[in-house]
Amino acid sequence: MKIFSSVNDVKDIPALVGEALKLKKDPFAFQHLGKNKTLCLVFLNPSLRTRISTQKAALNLGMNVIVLNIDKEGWALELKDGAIMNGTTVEHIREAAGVMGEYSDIIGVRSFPGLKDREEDYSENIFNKFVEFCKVPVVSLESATRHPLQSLADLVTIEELKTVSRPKVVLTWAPHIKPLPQAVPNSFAEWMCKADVDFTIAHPAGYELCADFTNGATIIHNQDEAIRDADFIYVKNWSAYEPYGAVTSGNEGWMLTNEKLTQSPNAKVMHCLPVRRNLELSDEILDGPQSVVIHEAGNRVWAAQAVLKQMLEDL
Ligand code: SN0
Repeated sequence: MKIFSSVNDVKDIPALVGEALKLKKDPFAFQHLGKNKTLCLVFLNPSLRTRISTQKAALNLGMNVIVLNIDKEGWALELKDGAIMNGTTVEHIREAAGVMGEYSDIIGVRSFPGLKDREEDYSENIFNKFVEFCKVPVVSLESATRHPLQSLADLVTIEELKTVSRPKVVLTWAPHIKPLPQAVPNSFAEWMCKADVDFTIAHPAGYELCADFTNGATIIHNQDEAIRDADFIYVKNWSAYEPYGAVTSGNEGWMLTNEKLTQSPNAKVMHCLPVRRNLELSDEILDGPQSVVIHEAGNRVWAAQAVLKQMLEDL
């Protein structure tokens, strides 16, 4: 594997999930693969789980890891080709990515969308420029439109905790106070549509995701109906795709509560984190027996390790 930016980069999804679960049982079996190999993790935005779990995954494989918070510690990056750099930007992404490629065997990149210009965000300009100029394999640590390491960990979690062969999985929109990317729900939908699950998306009218990611999903606007008898309920806020980045008020009632969960007593509640308590999800759910959010975050290590292992094998 040379690029990991979406589910489409994976040849055999069940095999990758199986690999992650095998690595969970025996984390240090492939230390030789990463010996003298360097992973550079580049962050243009904040991170907790992605940073630490990917770093841990690389260490488990015997790699060296360098982390650069380029937004805070690097030179201000210019992204536009042909720019006359007489303003605040100091270094062009062409040189920055090219130089990092000289120091690394694999690069990981996190860059959120601006949520202003849909065409620009959905072109994945920043991620693609890293790929083009660094000339080494690149793994997405969440790009403008997708978060594939999160989605792989989510599928690993579902595979591990399911009690029926084809579980009912529901992605439900949750309230928030600011516009958030569509990357996590896009990516989760894209993976679920290819997995052996019965997949439903519930959101208020106006929060339709880009149809490219939801092909095969049942999409409804009634949350109660959607979550009935669910095996997994994945809670996530996102801003509108059309008009792009918009947030409308009046949907506070979409916060999942224990009362709503009485319709799905066997459901495990998932969230990629960070979660805003009592806005997106109630304390009672997060601290209750149906939440699997910490377990899910733990699985980020095995997802990242399965991907890095394949990349190391293909170097
Ligand atoms: C990011 C998102 O894509 O939704 C990262 C999730 C892994 N989440 C946020 O930016 C949350 C910010 C906030 O203020 O709650």
